Amino acid sequence: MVDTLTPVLSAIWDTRKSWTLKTYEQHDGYQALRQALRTPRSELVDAVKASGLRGRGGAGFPTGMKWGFLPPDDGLPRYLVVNADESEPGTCKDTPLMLANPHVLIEGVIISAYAIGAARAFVYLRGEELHVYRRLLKAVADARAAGYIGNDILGSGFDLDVVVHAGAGAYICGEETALLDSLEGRRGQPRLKPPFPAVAGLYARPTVVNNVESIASVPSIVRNGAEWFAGMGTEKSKGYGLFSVSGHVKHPGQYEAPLGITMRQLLELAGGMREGSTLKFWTPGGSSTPLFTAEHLDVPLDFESTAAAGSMLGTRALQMFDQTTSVVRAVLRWTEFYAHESCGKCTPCREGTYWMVQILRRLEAGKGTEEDIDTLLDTCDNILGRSFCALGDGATSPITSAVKYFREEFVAGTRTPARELFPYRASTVF
Ligand code: L3W
Ligand code: SF4
Repeated sequence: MVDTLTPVLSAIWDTRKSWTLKTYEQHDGYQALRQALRTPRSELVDAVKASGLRGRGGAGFPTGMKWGFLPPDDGLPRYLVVNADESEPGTCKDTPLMLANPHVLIEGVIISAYAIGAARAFVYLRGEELHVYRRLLKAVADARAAGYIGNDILGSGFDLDVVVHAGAGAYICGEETALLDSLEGRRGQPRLKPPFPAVAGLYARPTVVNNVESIASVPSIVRNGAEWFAGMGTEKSKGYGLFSVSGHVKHPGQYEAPLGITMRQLLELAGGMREGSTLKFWTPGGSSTPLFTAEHLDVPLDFESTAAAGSMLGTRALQMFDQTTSVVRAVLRWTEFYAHESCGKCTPCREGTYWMVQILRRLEAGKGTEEDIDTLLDTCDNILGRSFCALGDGATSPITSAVKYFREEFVAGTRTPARELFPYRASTVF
């Protein structure tokens, strides 16, 4: 058994009533905040920079550098926005984190807002997650009653209000500028960048937008030091992260480990594939990242190694599929998702995802043609790099990688329905 787990964010998840303020405080909760409020703001930004923390929402942009992009304080409002709109297929780390320990996020929000000089912070939550919404509202109310949120926090002179906002359940609102539009009360559609939110974000004011896990990692950096964080992981992908293992494995779940752990190690921790299952393909970071196969089990799961192997670390949503899965059917399901969630702003994605669904449906039904496979790849080619935001690019990743590794299954889709080649069974994921 590999011994590589580093429970930090998940340290108290198995404790009774782990989500309460009392439990969090019993486990040194809000001690990092006390420490941070005695520290000059610039030192906190420097510590996050020195830790090497990179955005945990998928893109891996250095968090401290993003904070450093904010223009000098002009006395006017600036904001912290937490992107809690987790909707990427397979991605399921922020939701359990917020359910099991909302206070580690709230402590991170308060410290981060203090560090960047924001007097108002927003947590933008995926609309369908009423249970998470209620938990966050209660946690914010408890933190406010305890004096961690409000005016003159712990006698420091720092004032902060935290607003939890539930969106309307659109995947595109996970794109940071669409999220800001939605938060402002408009239909969520991506904005042209630059200007980046750090310069002109919410209400055109400087805004830092960070993922839940990124912000929740800040208290541990304050408490243990930047060197401690930077001591984990790899040279350029430092620290730890939540790896969400799902699919045809014995023990799906959240495995918190240093970046750079391999899928082979995680699979061992997850008890291996299920009885009778052989790994066919997997996603390293949700459905927007190109597929991997068994040959990639030893690729270190860090930003650089996954990119060098032809994919992305993304959100560390490790979906494992066995030999009973039709890759054509799996890719069709994901493409239907992207077509449904395309915001319609730009033509390549709006039209392209629609046509890709039509072609994939034919191939899944065994009624496709060889020409369909070429048209599918050509459509991907016309979306990739020509879309307004990452949703369009992401929609092409599962298709191009699936054709690369399993072209024969797409060719079979010109003759035989997927349901005959891969009959549904009780444990079929797709
Ligand atoms: C100031 C500059 N700021 C970049 C900031 C930028 C943003 C961050 C990353 O996509 C990925 C996507 C999904 N001055 C800056 C700057 N920034 N240059 O850095 O920006 P970017 O454009 O590289 O990425 P992004 O648009 O944030 C995120 C992938 O993650 N993904 C995750 C999807 C999950 C969801 C969800 O569940 N809601 O969306 C999975 O792999 O495909 O590639 O803050 O402002 N010069
Ligand atoms: Fe909207 Fe898709 Fe274009 Fe993004 S790529 S702006 S989601 S249509």
